[in-house]
Amino acid sequence: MNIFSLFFVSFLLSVVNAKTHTWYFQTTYVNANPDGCKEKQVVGFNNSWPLPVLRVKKGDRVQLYLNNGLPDRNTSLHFHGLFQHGTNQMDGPEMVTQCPIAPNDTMLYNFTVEDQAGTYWYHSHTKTQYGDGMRAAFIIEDEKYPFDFDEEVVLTVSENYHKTTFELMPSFLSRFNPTGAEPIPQNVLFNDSRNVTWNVEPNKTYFVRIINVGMFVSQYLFIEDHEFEVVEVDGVYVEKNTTQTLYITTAQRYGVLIKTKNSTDKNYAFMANMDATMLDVQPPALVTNSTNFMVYNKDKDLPKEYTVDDYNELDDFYLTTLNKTELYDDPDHTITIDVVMDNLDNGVNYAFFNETTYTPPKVPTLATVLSAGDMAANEQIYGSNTHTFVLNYGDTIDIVLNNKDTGKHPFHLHGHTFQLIERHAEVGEKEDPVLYDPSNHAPWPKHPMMRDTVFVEPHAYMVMRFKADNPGVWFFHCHIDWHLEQGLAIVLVEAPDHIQKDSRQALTDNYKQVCKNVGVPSDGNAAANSDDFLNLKGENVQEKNLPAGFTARGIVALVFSAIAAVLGLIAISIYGMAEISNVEERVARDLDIDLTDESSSAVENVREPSEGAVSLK
Ligand SMILES: *[C@@H]1O[C@H](CO)[C@@H](O)[C@H](O)[C@H]1NC(C)=O
Ligand SMILES: *[C@@H]1O[C@H](CO)[C@@H](O)[C@H](O)[C@H]1NC(C)=O
Ligand SMILES: *[C@@H]1O[C@H](CO)[C@@H](O)[C@H](O)[C@H]1NC(C)=O
Ligand SMILES: *[C@@H]1O[C@H](CO)[C@@H](O)[C@H](O)[C@H]1NC(C)=O
Ligand SMILES: *[C@@H]1O[C@H](CO)[C@@H](O)[C@H](O)[C@H]1NC(C)=O
Ligand SMILES: *[C@@H]1O[C@H](CO)[C@@H](O)[C@H](O)[C@H]1NC(C)=O
Ligand SMILES: *[C@@H]1O[C@H](CO)[C@@H](O)[C@H](O)[C@H]1NC(C)=O
Ligand SMILES: *[C@@H]1O[C@H](CO)[C@@H](O)[C@H](O)[C@H]1NC(C)=O
Ligand SMILES: *[C@@H]1O[C@H](CO)[C@@H](O)[C@H](O)[C@H]1NC(C)=O
Ligand SMILES: *[C@@H]1O[C@H](CO)[C@@H](O)[C@H](O)[C@H]1NC(C)=O
Ligand SMILES: *[C@@H]1O[C@H](CO)[C@@H](O)[C@H](O)[C@H]1NC(C)=O
Ligand SMILES: *[C@@H]1O[C@H](CO)[C@@H](O)[C@H](O)[C@H]1NC(C)=O
Ligand SMILES: [Cu+2]
Repeated sequence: MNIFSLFFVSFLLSVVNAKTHTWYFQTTYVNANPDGCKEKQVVGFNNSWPLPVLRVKKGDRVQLYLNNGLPDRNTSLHFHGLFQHGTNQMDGPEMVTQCPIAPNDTMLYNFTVEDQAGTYWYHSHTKTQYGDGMRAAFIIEDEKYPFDFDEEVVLTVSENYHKTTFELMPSFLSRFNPTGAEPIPQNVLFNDSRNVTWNVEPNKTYFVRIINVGMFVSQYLFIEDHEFEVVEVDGVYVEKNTTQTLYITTAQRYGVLIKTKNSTDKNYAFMANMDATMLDVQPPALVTNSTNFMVYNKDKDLPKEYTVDDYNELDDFYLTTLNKTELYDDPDHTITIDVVMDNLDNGVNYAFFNETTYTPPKVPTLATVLSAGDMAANEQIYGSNTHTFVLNYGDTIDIVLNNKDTGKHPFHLHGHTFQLIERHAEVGEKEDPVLYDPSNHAPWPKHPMMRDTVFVEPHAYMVMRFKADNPGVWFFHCHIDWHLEQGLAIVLVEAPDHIQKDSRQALTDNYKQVCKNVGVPSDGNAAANSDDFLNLKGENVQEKNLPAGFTARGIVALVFSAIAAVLGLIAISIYGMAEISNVEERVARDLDIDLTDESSSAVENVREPSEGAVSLK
């Protein structure tokens, strides 16, 4: 038998072996007490929580029926990191690729898993619903791994709030929270619990698939006296790199090998510590560090917390893909976008790329592509506030992301992995942000690291490169769900002509029924106009800008001086503190304004609110 027939036989075998997994899940509210301190309502499947780990093999088909059993909420499901090649309508984000699934309705997610293996996850893409527990691991097993191990283990980490995100949201997106301070979590979860025991056997190699399924904070992971050998990152195999500590943002994954010791005389602490620099305040009750137990011997004591002086975490930028994918050619198209957090006319703090805060259209963008005919290549039809870019098939695209904000942001691109080609280290709060200068960059890496979620440092930048070889509508957004709700997203319409021509991309009857049942049209432009695609009358738009001379600082001063009493209550829920006597001063300090100085420019800027501006009732 020659090599070709061998290849053919193995091809046939893999086709024969491909399996169809049919799952039926109903979203339901469940009461759970993940941290052992406070019971709360979470979103489960079939009256149970945590959600199951879903496992498939490369080449398999998934048919997942999602029935929405929540009486008062829409839902949706995204398979994070999956390419959905030819099945863009199964990607999940509501109003980007699909309509929200109304209570009592069912959507079939039907796709195959091609050319991908590794550690992924699935989560609701409806508002901040996944922060309330609707998320879990999605594992694609490989036919053959490029490394050896004895046993595979899944491990998720996340932050934990005692309240649901739906309870927290109104006071977060409020003019009484003018700096956009994110709600402070109470602690972090390790595999959806705390004080977890991981029983191990000596002299073994464990392949641990670590996923941050949280919606806000990054975590540092390390084990007393053990090392992580990183072999997979966001579904991309990498050259082995050994590290003591992993830094994992929300939505990122690391596949690591952990070799156990030969002796069983001792147990070790497995630490998962939140990156507390991401929090606006650290209330006394906050538990940042979580101690879990790598147990070799049940008869021995459990270890105490293990601390380090310096995390010394792995820097993912310098990893190399195992197959040494070369740097893609120079970009055909560059999208430069600057991250800014600022207030609009209603006093609420929003997140912007340049001047636009993402505002969902009235028709899912994919449905617009499929109903627009030749107009689909015209960016205008997608609306003036969805921040949509049309890309040509096969082009090389650079996304240049300048972070003018003082926080870290983990960005995720749906449908792709991208190359990390240039970035800048953190720049201090008091210094000006450093923006990317295309005429003065470091030499490009020859074999850049590739992944689907990467974080950009405060006041710094990141440049990502990818090939527009996957026709579809792909969301690019911050994976801190608070910031996504503040509008930190753009939409890429990749090769709309190819989407239209591919019969697999045609909307299914089920898809259209889901739209109908929730009262959302499945054709037309962003304003749901299907007669004149250039007429956007009635489209959703962001709030108006602050009136001239009425600065964000003015808003803050106004809000803080006029409603100190109300503020006290709000701050309790936002910051999770009982004692917030100094909150006004703290926010003023953050914003560099002097509230006691009557002549300060901030106070001068406070004018009588015009109609439609802030009204203080
Ligand atoms: C979930 O519940 C539905 C009925 O509501 C049932 O048909 C289905 O098999 C259940 N799924 C699993 C995975 O148990
Ligand atoms: C973990 O330990 C803390 C502190 O001892 C305790 O308050 C909490 O209930 C424990 N949680 C679980 C899930 O065991
Ligand atoms: C569900 O989505 C529809 C369409 O966007 C919207 O009108 C409705 O308010 C949503 N329902 C809930 C409970 O959010
Ligand atoms: C839910 O859907 C089923 C089947 O479509 C229908 O019979 C039932 O009346 C619906 N229930 C509610 C509360 O809408
Ligand atoms: C899933 O999609 C495949 C390919 O289009 C199709 O053959 C199959 O019937 C679909 N499954 C269901 C349950 O509709
Ligand atoms: C985490 O939970 C999963 C699912 O229950 C389980 O398979 C796995 O062994 C757990 N991991 C650890 C480290 O305990
Ligand atoms: C460790 O495992 C290797 C093979 O996996 C075996 O040869 C060796 O005896 C083991 N050592 C101990 C101390 O168990
Ligand atoms: C190499 O790995 C990257 C990242 O997983 C992938 O995009 C690419 O297709 C792979 N190339 C080949 C030739 O397998
Ligand atoms: C455990 O024992 C095996 C066999 O004696 C040896 O090859 C290996 O290096 C030892 N591992 C450790 C972590 O000491
Ligand atoms: C949390 O862990 C870090 C790093 O080990 C340590 O410096 C810090 O003191 C710990 N904090 C608490 C409250 O234990
Ligand atoms: C491992 O990662 C470090 C950065 O944390 C990098 O300097 C080093 O080159 C990497 N080694 C390999 C083999 O990838
Ligand atoms: C965003 O703003 C930057 C700086 O002003 C500009 O270079 C860039 O072209 C703008 N991006 C878009 C998409 O308009
Ligand atoms: Cu995602």
